[in-house]
Amino acid sequence: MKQLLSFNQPVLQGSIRVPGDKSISHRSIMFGAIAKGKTVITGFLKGDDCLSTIDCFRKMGVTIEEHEETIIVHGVGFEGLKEPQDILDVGNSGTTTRLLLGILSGRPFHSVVIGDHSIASRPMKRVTEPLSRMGATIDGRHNGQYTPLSIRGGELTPITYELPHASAQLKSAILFAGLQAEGTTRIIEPEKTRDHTEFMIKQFGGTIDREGNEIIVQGGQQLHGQSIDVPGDISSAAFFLAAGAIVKGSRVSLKHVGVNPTRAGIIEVLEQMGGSLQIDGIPSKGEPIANLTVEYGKLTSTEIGGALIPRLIDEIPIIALLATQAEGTTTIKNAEELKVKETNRIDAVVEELSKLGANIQATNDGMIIQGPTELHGGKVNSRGDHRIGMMLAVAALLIKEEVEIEGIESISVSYPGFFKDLNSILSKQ
Ligand code: SPQ
Repeated sequence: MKQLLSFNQPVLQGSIRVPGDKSISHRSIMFGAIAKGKTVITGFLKGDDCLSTIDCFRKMGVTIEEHEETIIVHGVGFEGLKEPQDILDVGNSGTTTRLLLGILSGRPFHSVVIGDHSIASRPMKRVTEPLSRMGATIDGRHNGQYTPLSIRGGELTPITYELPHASAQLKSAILFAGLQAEGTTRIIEPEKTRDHTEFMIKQFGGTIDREGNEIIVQGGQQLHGQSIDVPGDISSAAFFLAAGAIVKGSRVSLKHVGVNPTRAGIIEVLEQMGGSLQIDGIPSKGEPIANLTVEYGKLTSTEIGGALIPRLIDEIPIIALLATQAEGTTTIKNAEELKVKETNRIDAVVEELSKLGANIQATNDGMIIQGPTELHGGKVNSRGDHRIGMMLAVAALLIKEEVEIEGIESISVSYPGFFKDLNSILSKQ
């Protein structure tokens, strides 16, 4: 689907409550299902990816009620999950695929996991290899590298595993398997990645330890249903933080946003670039939450790499756009993981922003961007990637001419109400 965007000297003024965090929404369904008893979720993201997670657990016999404001999961425990009669379709969701594999690995039944065209090219060996080592039988295209994957779970033995990639999905898959293994599973991370899974094990009454970069979990724990309030997704808020910072005359507040430090790298980068950002913390029993207010102002270039990368991996497309408006040369490195997201996000960002006149080059593990640059109209493509689609829509706010975005429907994966929220704060200079 094509979308033609044409903004005449727009200004963004007002406040938005962005939808629920995608990573936490997925996990709330998964933990709700493997816990015993009822889990009530508020703030759940009803985007395509999280709806795929609901669908997969329903196929395993879990009753999940969808109401206007809440989702209720009637947890059955690991042992209550049933062999699905049908394939488990994860749609476009890498998180569903990889975390589900960890859960299925310990279940004594057969299942088949399939996804869309993009999922079919995302690497799964990184997950299937350690899970096979723990005792699961997993096969798939290219020796278990790609979907469709077939899983026969069973008794698992714990492992000590040093992650070859800083990946929260890989870590979480092994944690779900470790919860089903008899004994102690240890995971060593090269860099700290988002810790929502660890957080939720504790929220559901389990225990998990961390010693430096090592995460330690015991198998056989009984988890119990909870009330979960999903905070707003900082990865969705990032588009409006960026828009507020680069669209002249703007001031935008994002309410109730999750600011878990393992996810909040975009805040660090905006501050590094000299952006005007106010953070007002909100007391929370769960994950840290804040209201964020951003104002238009002059930005300067920055360097992004190392341990910061996992804290902002999904925000790099929108950070690249910020960099086109900042004075100087911005360098993003150590971000090779971008090549295996919904698209190759290094190529997608560089090629699509170049079509709009950005001065941007791809490198092996990131990109180099010169700014500030006046962008111009053109025809671009989301390439079926929600984050590329939204980044291009924010770019259009800076452009006098028309911008035509092909594949705009992809944004429903994480932010179905994106344009409604954008319109709610849009006025003219
Ligand atoms: O679920 P999916 O498709 O992998 O989603 C993305 C995204 O942009 O929304 C990545 F493409 O986010 C991942 C993120 O990049 C969500 C995630 C999680 O919830 O654990 C972790 C990150 O992936 P990874 O591979 O670094 O573990």
